[in-house]
Amino acid sequence: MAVRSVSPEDIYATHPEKKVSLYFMVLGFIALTIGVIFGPFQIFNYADIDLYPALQPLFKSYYQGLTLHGVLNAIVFTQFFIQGSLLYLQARDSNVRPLMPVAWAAWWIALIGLALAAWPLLLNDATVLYTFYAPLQGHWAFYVGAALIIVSSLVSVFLSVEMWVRWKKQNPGKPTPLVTFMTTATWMMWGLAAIGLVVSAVFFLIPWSLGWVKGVDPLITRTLFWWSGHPIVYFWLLPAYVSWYGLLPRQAGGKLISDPLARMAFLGFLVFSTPVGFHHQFADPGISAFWKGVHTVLTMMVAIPSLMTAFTIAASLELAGRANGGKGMLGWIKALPWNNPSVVAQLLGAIAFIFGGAGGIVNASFTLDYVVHNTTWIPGHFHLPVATASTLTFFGIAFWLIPHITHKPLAAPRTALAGVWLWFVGMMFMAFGMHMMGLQGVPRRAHISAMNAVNEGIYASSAFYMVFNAIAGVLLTIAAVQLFYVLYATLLSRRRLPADQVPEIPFAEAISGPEGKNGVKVMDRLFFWWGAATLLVLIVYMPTLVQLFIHMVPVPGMRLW
Ligand code: HAS
Ligand code: HEM
Ligand code: CU
Repeated sequence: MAVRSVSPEDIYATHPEKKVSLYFMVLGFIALTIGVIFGPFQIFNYADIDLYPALQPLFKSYYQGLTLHGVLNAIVFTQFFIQGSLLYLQARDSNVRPLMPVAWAAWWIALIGLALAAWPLLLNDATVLYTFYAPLQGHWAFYVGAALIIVSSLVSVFLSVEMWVRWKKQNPGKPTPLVTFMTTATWMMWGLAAIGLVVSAVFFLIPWSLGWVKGVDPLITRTLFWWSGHPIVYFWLLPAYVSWYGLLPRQAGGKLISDPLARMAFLGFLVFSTPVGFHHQFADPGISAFWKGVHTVLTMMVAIPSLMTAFTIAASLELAGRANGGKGMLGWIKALPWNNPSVVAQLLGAIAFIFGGAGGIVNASFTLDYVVHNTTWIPGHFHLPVATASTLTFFGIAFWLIPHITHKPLAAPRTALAGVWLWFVGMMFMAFGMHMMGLQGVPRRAHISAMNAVNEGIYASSAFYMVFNAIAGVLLTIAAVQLFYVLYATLLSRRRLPADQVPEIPFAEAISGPEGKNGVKVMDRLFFWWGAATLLVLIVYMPTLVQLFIHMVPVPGMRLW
């Protein structure tokens, strides 16, 4: 008997959270599509090729493009994709339905926030870069829009924690299922981390941009920004880890080595992600060397759960490769499913992160950071974790999750495969070029190609590395076209898979499970660990913040563009 495909109306019927998750992810990908357009222009800039005249009069400057790139990619795409995917994974893993009206409210708040923020960005009225450091002063709608986007993320914190609490009540004494544990810990971490941005927006930037107060203190707003701005990078990373621990081992043909180790890594992130922000402010005055040193040590602590992850995931992948018939020391790598774009996207993302992590540890050393701070080394560093590890993993998730939700087959899987490879290779070229130029002292956030740098003898020592950036620009442009083609062709397709061919959620089993382990019971007390994290953050931030508030130096806003 032929299996029929399910009619469009019935697809969401059993699990209404499918629709809101899809809407979040699609909104995120639309933001990414616009944000990524500027990427090649920026990397060609660092190859001393100025393509910006072609963008005028639509976009006014390098900095308007860079602001759109940072905000839409790093703040909007990541958050919206995470809100959608984590909500769905937690709901299905724990079999608890989210509070649907609240979930839709989160989506609408996000949409309104995005519209409000995008308007001044597109009109060149908020060219303040994604860090919006005062005294650069943008249009109020940008700050209000950004604040609404954060409010939406806090609604997602509530949704996740509420679902987890409900699960706990229904299952007394049982350990939280792993994916639910990881998503709840991620959202709790963000709930604490987001406070810095909320305080900065509500008490300083919004009243100031509306003209209600004359000035703000740049150092206070920077410090509050990095209270959230460091942990935000783990908020981008942990959903990728949810997939690497919770799904990838099964997708690769094996099992997760250890469930309790995964929980331990996430607890490490819950506790240590936030109290480290000063590692972005080593060069700032007004913060004592003692507290900068404390944040350095804590930054090294927060690298540990990533190192644990590297070994646990590598071991799980080795097991999968051997289960697939791989032999010998490295034969298991060849035996991984290299024909599956969802798996390959995640594997390549993880490989890129080995280099991204190593660079991060260089940045984290108080002394070494002075060599690389504010140079192109920094964008060289973070395109490995956020633009490769997280972004490729999110594409990898979308490659099965969108067909799973919509019942539409993944369009052009071979193009998807080519796209993820080209993206990875392009990003490696870019990372090399940018890291090396940084060591030559080339500044980040600088429209160097407008001054014909190399011919004028400026940054001439970087001419060789610029070639890598030019190659990266070409590869990444092709990769982006391929990946977005696959995505939109899938979403817009009219084909529906027969019900028995719709991909299932590949939740992985663990070899060493959580049952009967006392440590797991202790780790399951997430509210306790949340409290511990809050206490640690107060200890490492309050002495400095109190000083800064006592000696506040408000300055008026400036528009430099
Ligand atoms: Fe960073 C600056 C330190 C991780 C993002 N970082 C940035 C900025 C961004 C960013 C956006 O201490 C710039 C902000 C701005 O605009 O100014 N970073 C670190 C450290 C880590 C780190 C210590 N960063 C990230 C992640 C990000 C991210 C993750 C985004 C998602 N970063 C810094 C510092 C600065 C900084 C300073 C400020 C610099 C300055 O001067 O401005 C660590 O968390 C890294 C730990 C990671 C590892 C790697 C583990 C590897 C894994 C993969 C294993 C692979 C497998 C594959 C299993 C130790 C888990 C096997 C495959 C087979 C086929 C077998
Ligand atoms: C900045 C290129 C994709 C996040 C930059 C810079 C370059 C670049 C060269 C440095 C500009 C400067 O310092 O003047 C690219 C290319 C991409 C790409 C070629 C792919 C085609 C992404 C993605 C994300 C991302 C996917 C995040 C999800 C950022 C952020 C900045 C940045 C946050 C910093 C903006 C700032 O300094 O204000 N990008 N990028 N990029 N990129 Fe990308
Ligand atoms: Cu950081």
